[in-house]
Amino acid sequence: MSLESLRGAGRPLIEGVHAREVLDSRGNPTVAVTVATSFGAVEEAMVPSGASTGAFEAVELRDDDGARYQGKGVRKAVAAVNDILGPALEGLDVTNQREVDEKLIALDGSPNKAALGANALLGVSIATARAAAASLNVSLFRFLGGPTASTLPVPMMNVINGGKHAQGGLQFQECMIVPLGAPSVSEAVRYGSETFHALGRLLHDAGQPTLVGDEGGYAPRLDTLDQALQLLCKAIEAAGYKVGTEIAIALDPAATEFFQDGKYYPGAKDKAVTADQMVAVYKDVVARYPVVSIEDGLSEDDWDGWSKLTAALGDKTQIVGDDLFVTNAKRLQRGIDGGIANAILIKPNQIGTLTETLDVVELAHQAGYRCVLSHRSGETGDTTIADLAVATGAGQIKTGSLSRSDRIEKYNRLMAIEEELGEAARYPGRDAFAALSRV
Ligand code: 2PG
Ligand code: MG
Repeated sequence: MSLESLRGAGRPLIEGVHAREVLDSRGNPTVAVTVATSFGAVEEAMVPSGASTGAFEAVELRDDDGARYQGKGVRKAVAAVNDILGPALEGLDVTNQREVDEKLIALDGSPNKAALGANALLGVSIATARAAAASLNVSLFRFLGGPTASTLPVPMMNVINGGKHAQGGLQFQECMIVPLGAPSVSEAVRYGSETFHALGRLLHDAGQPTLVGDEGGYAPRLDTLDQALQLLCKAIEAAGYKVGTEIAIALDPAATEFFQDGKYYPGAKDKAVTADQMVAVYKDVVARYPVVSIEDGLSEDDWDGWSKLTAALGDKTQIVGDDLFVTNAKRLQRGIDGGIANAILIKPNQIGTLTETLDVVELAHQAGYRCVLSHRSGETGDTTIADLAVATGAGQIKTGSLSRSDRIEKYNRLMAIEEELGEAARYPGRDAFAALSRV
């Protein structure tokens, strides 16, 4: 017997892979993949989907068949798994994630996963990891993160939804609360839930609608960011918490969505604003409110603007690249080389495989950039990002508001991980934002 086959002996092998079309939290089709192993594990993964999608993301394959789901069906991606990807993986060691993912990337063969679809590849990639963990009878965070993985993430909770995620009128996509003064992740969830409900009462009393947007946060009729921030501060206080020290604020303006022909339109449609003026807005906001993180403050290819924003605020507050970096090592490297931003949003479906996602986290950490694991606005009950946040020790997660199961499942999973870790569990609190003077 060769050394290679000796090593392989006794390992769980991939026995079968099956994909099907399911629906996400917006009622749009998405890909679900099941992987079965020779150890009897049968595990499923479901792929999320964005609305404010970055131009440089890996391609989500849709059918474009107007007769079904307004063209949004994913039968092509499902067929890619069932006919091409799945059969090629049979017999592989399910615990060898890198080998599996490299095979997926090679079978797709395109630079941006446009051939078979990042949704097809990611479904297989994540189902593989889940099946590997189940085969070994360990939790997913433990399988991916090893024995030292014990840091729970500080959540950024999106309680006011705007932009493409809601119809309230606010252009800024996400106004989030950050319970960095909580002693544990379960207490952070309680702080967040209580503040979310306090905000609901404030809105109700002001005659505002209390309907929620795509990520389970309220979608009030607001014109300015200032109004949203004042509401957040009031809600934090009404819930009995100290603004800034116990619960801080994070923003994701998703500025690519209101950028056109070199100008920004954060307010009224006819009022164009330059990148410099946007930076001035953020400086003002950071001076007046406890804003510890700003994601996509500028557009996805406005590298000059990003450089100015980082120079102006990078020592005070976290500057996160989402559409800018799209979980892509090449784009992140450009940012690192240029000293642009100081953190990256990590969305596995922006790049398409788990291994590439973990490699980007590694690259970010080596360069001293913080990582924020993130959901998409279109989600499912899949809780993998909660385990990924703990496995990578990222210290931060963004997974929506305190309502709707597609968001809550991730919080529930984090609390379960905290319980499983017991004494070893660590909640970083303010340390997740260490070295930033605004924290
Ligand atoms: C974002 C995400 C998630 P979407 O911009 O950060 O909140 O939104 O999934 O629509 O891109
Ligand atoms: Mg974003």
